[in-house]
Amino acid sequence: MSQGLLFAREPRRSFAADAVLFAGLALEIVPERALVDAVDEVIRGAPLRRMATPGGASMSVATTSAGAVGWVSDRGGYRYEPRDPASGARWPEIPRVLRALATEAARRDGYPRFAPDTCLVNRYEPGAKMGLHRDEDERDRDAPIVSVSLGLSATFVFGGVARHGPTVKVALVHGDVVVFGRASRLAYHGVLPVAPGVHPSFGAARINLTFRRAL
Ligand code: MD3
Ligand code: FE
Repeated sequence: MSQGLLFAREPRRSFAADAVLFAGLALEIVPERALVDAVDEVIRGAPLRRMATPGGASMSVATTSAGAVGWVSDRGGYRYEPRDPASGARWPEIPRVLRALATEAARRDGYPRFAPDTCLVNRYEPGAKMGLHRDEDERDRDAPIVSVSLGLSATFVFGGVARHGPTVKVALVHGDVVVFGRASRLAYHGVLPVAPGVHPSFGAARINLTFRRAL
């Protein structure tokens, strides 16, 4: 038997209620170079930056957005804004290949009408992390969140709706797509510090795209 078969991961795995990991789905649907080009297009239109938290610290993750609104953090709090505060311009459109990927992943998990109005781009250099938190800045809690992991691998930490409950750790690798909805939509989650490495297409970085219905 080949190593590929020995190490292949299940194509579809539910690691918590209403949280489904589609291993490698991004690369099945979109050619790798088109993923690289689409991320570059967004970053050209709205450069990545490390935002300030309401407490005044600087996030270790650099972020930007595409879509009708984009997620913003500053001393005033977290919110969605129609314009990039760094430039005053509208956020770039969500590239067509990325929108198609997000709607197809949601469809496979039973959301036939997912229409994201924003795509948050997170860029982790080695050492960057995201502490345990909930995503509650979106108005539409019936829509799922679709997460696409690219570049370096990371360990995703998924808890329950209680702040200090048990957690499960899930390895997320290049091409993985996760759909979170319903029971998991307001669950605590975070990302452990990204280990050093260089990815052939994305360099020394992990990119996470999350497609959301914010408005
Ligand atoms: C579960 N990003 O941007 S994606 C975030 O890998 C965020 O960059 C992480 O958490 C990352 O807010 C995790 C997976 C994810 C995103 C949103 C969720 C899981 C979620 C919202 C509710 C439940
Ligand atoms: Fe989150």
